[in-house]
Amino acid sequence: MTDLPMIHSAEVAAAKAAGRPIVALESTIITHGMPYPQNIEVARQVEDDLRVLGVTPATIAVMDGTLHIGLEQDQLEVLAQAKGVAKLSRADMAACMATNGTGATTVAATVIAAHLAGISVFATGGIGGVHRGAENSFDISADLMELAQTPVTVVAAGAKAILDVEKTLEVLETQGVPVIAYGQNKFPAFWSASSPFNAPLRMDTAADIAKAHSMRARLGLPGGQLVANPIPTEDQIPAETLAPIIAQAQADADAHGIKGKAVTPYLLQRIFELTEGRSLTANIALVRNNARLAGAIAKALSGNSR
Ligand code: PSU
Ligand code: MN
Repeated sequence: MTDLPMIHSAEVAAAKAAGRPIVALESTIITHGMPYPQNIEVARQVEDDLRVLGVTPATIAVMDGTLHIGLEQDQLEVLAQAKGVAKLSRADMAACMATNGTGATTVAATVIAAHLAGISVFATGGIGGVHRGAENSFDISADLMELAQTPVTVVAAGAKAILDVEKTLEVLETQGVPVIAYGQNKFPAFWSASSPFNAPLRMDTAADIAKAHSMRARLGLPGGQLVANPIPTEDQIPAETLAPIIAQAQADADAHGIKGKAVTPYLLQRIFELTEGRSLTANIALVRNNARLAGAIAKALSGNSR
């Protein structure tokens, strides 16, 4: 059997060799979550937010059949401008690589890649979850099952309000995924700092989150953790403002028969239009906020292991 086609960026390779903290970043947010050119600006900004903390960013994607752990600047630019890039989850990652394809990694695929590369912490915007109407559509993101089986701590701003947040929390509980709200009791709702639902767990320091990550491994538990980091309140869009917009976006998705993988990108784009770009401004603020917390957790974890 030949070796896995996996390449580390120069920066990530150097950080690994020196034992410096690394945070994984996904690429679906670049190709399917934000429009060009904001997507490339945000991707660079988030990487820099980590570097400022002394943490190395590893943006993950499949390019021409190779799994990249960390992208060079020109590769990031290619991905940000590419049209028709596949959106890869657990189910289609191997097929994409086997056929020399190019694909952006969702939370699920990024968790798989990060674990393969020995990276324990990953920052994103929002995770996939249980969609509204899932009792009919059965649309439940593979992100949830991935968190249950692969030991990576994922920092997200909760679940997008386009999802059924209550059902998402129920599935995470069933799957045995620790859901830790950072610094508050309520589970955050992506563009809004709060939701009507309490998070099952709360922690107030990156050090505690890092310790809990290590403790799971010592217990022999296979999965990761979801850290739900609220958007800074000055950047949030109040839930009341968003509710009718989300309902409209969902109605449009239903009317157009949008299904499967296309649902999340469609809703994000529609909400961007309906909020005249305000959803994107909030999205950028929360991703950066998540990167900073992930960086602090990665630093605490690398301190723990010494
Ligand atoms: N959150 C965002 N933008 C995104 C996504 C999440 O702010 O683009 C992506 C993530 O990659 C997540 C995916 O893993 O949407 C979930 O897709 P699905 O619901 O099809 O599993
Ligand atoms: Mn889905």
